[in-house]
Amino acid sequence: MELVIATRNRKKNEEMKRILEGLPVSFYTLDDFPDCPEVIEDADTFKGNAAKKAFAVSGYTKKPAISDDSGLEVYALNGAPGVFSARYAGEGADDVNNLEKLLSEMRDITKGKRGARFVCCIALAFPDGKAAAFEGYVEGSIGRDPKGSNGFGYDPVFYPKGYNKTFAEMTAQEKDSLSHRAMALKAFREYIVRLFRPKPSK
Ligand code: ITT
Repeated sequence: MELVIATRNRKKNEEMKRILEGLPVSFYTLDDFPDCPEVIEDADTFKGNAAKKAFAVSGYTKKPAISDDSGLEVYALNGAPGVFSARYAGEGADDVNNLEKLLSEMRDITKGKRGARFVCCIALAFPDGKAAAFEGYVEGSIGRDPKGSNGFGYDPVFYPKGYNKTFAEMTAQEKDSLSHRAMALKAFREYIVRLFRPKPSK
């Protein structure tokens, strides 16, 4: 099976390929389709945005496409940054700008009230219009200062529940054993394996 990974986020793309290793799939990225149009992410749910990206890329490339829409939900901020995670500090903001904005918004929030979760929705779309979606979550809390240099995005401030180090202080393998993306991709992997399993003959 051929599959286009429909993301322009290099770090996400690396994680997705790493977690999906071993599947009977040949991967393409958007670098293989440089003229593929940009998708406006204007849905108000992760699932809505993920589906929009997967359908747009599958429609353009005429191949099955997998997309990831993900983000951080902070309970004390009523779920923000949520679907706006990538542009929390404004259009064109980078990871550092977004992290600084988050820490500044959370300045007065005390230790026990800094709970948050990462959410990931993986959408799969086929050129014939068939589709599926898979979700993953990881609970944790937000620190006061960035720690660690691995990963991307909000990783330097996210402490997964039960750990006293951030995602950015973990190895790729440790993050992959816990992350929202790994959980959603595990469900995706099971779906693909079922799809390829030989049907029992009657
Ligand atoms: P594509 O839409 O091209 O896939 P994007 O970076 O714009 O790339 P999203 O709209 O899904 O992706 O935004 C996801 C943002 O959520 C991402 O930029 C990070 O800020 C944050 N995020 C998601 N997963 C994360 C993770 O595993 N670690 C840290 N931050 C994460």
